[in-house]
Amino acid sequence: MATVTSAAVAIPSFTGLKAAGSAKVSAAAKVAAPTPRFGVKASLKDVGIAVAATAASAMLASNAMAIDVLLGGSDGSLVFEPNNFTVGSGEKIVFKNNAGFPHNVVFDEDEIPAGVDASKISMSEEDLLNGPGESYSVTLTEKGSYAFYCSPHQGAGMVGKVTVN
Ligand SMILES: [Cu+2]
Repeated sequence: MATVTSAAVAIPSFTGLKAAGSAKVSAAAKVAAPTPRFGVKASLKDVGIAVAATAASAMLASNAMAIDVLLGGSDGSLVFEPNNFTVGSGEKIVFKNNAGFPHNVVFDEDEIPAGVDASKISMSEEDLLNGPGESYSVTLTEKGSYAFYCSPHQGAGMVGKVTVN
């Protein structure tokens, strides 16, 4: 039952984005209809920009130059999935809430390449991803090995390692 509830909550949060997009389009269309031609053009232009922005973020999410890491195993285990992986320098890493949240992503200042500021690539220890599908993205450019953990679940073994090359 808990799993079903979680899935039911996850679906509206994804379609919510799309619904907001279409709502904008139809609202603009209604407003545009009675206005002069010049006004219609301006409104359509705005709508076009909004749609393009939505498409761009959708493309980013599924970009080949990005890796998704799940926060929490689907079986409820407190892990990063995967918990040991390699990315190219500049490749986007998207940590996505899956199960067993709240989670967060904190890089270990003692286990990252020299010169990298852990606070600039980490969430704050107090910041948490509370809802299904919430995500935290980071792009690492300095080559080397980075250790990270989820502060609420570090003691339970929710730790990971990424190699940037
Ligand atoms: Cu966690």
